[in-house]
Amino acid sequence: MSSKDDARELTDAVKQLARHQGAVLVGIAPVERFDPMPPVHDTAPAGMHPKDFLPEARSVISIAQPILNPVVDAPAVLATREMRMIPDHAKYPYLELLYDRVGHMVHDLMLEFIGQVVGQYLMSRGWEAMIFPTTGLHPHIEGMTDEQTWEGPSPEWAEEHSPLRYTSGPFSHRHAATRAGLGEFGYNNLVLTREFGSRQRFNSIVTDADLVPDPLIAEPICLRDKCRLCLKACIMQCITMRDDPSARDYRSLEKDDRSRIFIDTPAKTNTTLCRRRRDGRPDSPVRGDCLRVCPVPRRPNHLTDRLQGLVEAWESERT
Ligand code: B12
Ligand code: SF4
Ligand code: SF4
Repeated sequence: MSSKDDARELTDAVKQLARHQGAVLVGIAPVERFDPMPPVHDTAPAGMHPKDFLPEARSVISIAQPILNPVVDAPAVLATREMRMIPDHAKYPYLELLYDRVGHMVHDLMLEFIGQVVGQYLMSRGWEAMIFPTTGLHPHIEGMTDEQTWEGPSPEWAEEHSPLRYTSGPFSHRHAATRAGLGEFGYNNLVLTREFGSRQRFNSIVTDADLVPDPLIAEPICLRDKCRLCLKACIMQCITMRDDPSARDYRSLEKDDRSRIFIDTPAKTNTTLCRRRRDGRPDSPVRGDCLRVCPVPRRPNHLTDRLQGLVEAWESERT
């Protein structure tokens, strides 16, 4: 068998195993796609390139599981309704926890398990693999409060050192997903796939095996300026486009080319505002309205009155 056939056979076996373990989307990115790419040439921060974890890295496997639609939609709607068994003052933390548990933790654990199983398999075939947590890391740093690790000692410090403070994920699963051909970034700064829109979580496996790459997305998925519902849905206004000069940060760009496929993000999120949404508005919705309102791949039909109003206004503008 030629090495091309070997690569095909190994790729098929890895994909089949990942799917069998519960991954629904699986894509392969060759490591070269982590070099800066036109038109915006974003670079992986030092310490976050696949080769920082495995110097001989050749491929990155991106895996995803959908968040089930009622898990995304129902907690937000219930927060605005009477719940006979849950006292009003407990409703928000209760429903955030419901979403967190079945829209976050289940995926986080399962995707990490799938990473370990695929990693073991690659190892048994003579290859190395690095796996990652699905979510961020929250280290306990001596002399710092939990709040300080989330937000940094001050906004000036955050600007100079790390916009993600001390809680950044070790590796960006969104960048891996676009490079593995699973989707593109949307205006909501999340990765949209054709299958589930923004409604999925990702993880990644870095390996030194040469796997057969999947093609990049060729047609836009995000509806772009024809939509902008995610930007309107965020009560904290924490998402801005990168060419918006009123919100400069490490992802700013002077000119944002919105005709391209978004392999790199067109948007930026003010992470402090996102985290503080409950402080800013005691009636703030269960997190994720930027994901919940998105009409890709289909119009959401179980929304809070506020989001429903935004979607209906958008639909009437289009007709
Ligand atoms: C921390 C975090 C947050 C925090 C940030 C807190 C803080 N202190 O800053 C907050 C609370 C804001 C947050 C909110 C949300 N999050 Co979040 N979050 C993460 C997490 C765990 C880490 C992000 C991170 O630190 N990445 C590392 C940094 C460095 O990467 P980055 O910000 O993407 O990268 C920027 C640069 O550093 C650089 N870069 C970094 N790596 C690379 C690599 C290459 C090749 C290039 C070119 C550039 C580059 O470019 C980026 C900007 O262009 C990721 C999981 C992960 N590990 O990817 C999930 C993740 C991004 N979140 C996710 C989700 C779903 C959400 C929410 C919807 C809430 C929810 N769970 O329902 C909201 C959405 C907010 C929004 N619209 O932006 C999903 C997104 C899934 C999707 N469909 O895209 C992720 C990917 C989790 C997952 N495993 O699926 N999140
Ligand atoms: S999770 Fe909520 S507060 Fe954060 S960016 Fe999305 S809509 Fe805004
Ligand atoms: S809500 Fe609209 S603009 Fe925002 S990500 Fe979805 S399709 Fe794109």
